[in-house]
Amino acid sequence: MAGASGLVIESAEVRLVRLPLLHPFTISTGTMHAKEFVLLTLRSGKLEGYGEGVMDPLPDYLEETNASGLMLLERAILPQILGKRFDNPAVLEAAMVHWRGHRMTKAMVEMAFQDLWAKSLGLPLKTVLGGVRDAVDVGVSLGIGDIAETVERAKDHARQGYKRIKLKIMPGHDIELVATVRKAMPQAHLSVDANSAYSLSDLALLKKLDGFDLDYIEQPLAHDDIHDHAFLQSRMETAICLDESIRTSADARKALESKATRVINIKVGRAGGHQEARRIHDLCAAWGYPVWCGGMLESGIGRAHNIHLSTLPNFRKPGDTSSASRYFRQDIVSTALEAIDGVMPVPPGPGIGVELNRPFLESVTQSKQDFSA
Ligand code: OSB
Ligand code: MG
Repeated sequence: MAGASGLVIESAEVRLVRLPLLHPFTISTGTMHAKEFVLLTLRSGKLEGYGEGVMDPLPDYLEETNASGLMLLERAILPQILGKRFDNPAVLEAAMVHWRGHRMTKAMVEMAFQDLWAKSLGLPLKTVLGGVRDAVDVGVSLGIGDIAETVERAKDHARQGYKRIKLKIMPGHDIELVATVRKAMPQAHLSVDANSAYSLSDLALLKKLDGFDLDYIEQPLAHDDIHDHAFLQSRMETAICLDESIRTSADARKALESKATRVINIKVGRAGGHQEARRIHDLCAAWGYPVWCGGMLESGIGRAHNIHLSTLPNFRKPGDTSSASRYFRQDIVSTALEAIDGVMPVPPGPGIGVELNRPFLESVTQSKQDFSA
């Protein structure tokens, strides 16, 4: 059902999956022990496309949740798209514009369609998106924990070749941590991420971070703020990198025009899909600022999408898509996505280039629903 006249989305499978994490992951908003996510399969003829939701069980990173995503899929998006022909990903994106917010849910649908679309063309997703690389540089994001242990983990990952070490910070777990890691690793490419844990009343503390030659400070202030970040950037030497605050290319334009950011973390889910991610990427390129691809502890499906997206030319800083074996004992895809010397190869073949390990996926599926036109 593919070809020049587009693709008919014939059926869909929606799973809620729970993958235990090898190590708990703590950020300023809380601790994760497992990765619980919605996995969407869209089918057309013999082809399947896969998308992964980056919503969490509870709204602690952004507002969406797995429950709100499932609700929108079942009540609105699937009834609207099943049995319909879509000429290209832009038409699918336009069909979902009507629904406010829920970008992670829309992204999951768009990702699955992009995979299907690329497979129908016999091309890797990266080619369809306009990527220019066969492998991408990656770093790691280290959760909050004991300082001495974090130093050891940081050194270990640098030895493995990871190109940047990002330290999660929060009030009470910031200056001493960064000073200790910097002292132990004078040459390392370091950054910090606060996940919105500070406010402008912490200006004096935040200014101390200028002393550690950080590549950037990620999302120090409120998750929905641009204005205060602009004030903070005007008082700081170190570049501010926005994550949570940049949901659309319009947000990116406002942040760039107000000088609130000099680098943007792009996540496909947060932006509502590859097409909006690409618009943010292009806007930053026009401003001369780099972007990098963030992560949400994704399974191999989201991870593969991130890698393909990261091949676009303005992804000029290492992303967060590190080896899956850092997170999970086993992944739901059959080909392990592993970095070598801090470089993640793009999975080869049409679409996202990874296949599901079905028996294992069954064993970690909490619930499953099938939909057809
Ligand atoms: O802010 O980038 C973030 C994980 C969960 C929620 C938010 C963030 C993160 C990470 C992890 O930093 C990145 C990864 O290893 O996938
Ligand atoms: Mg972040």
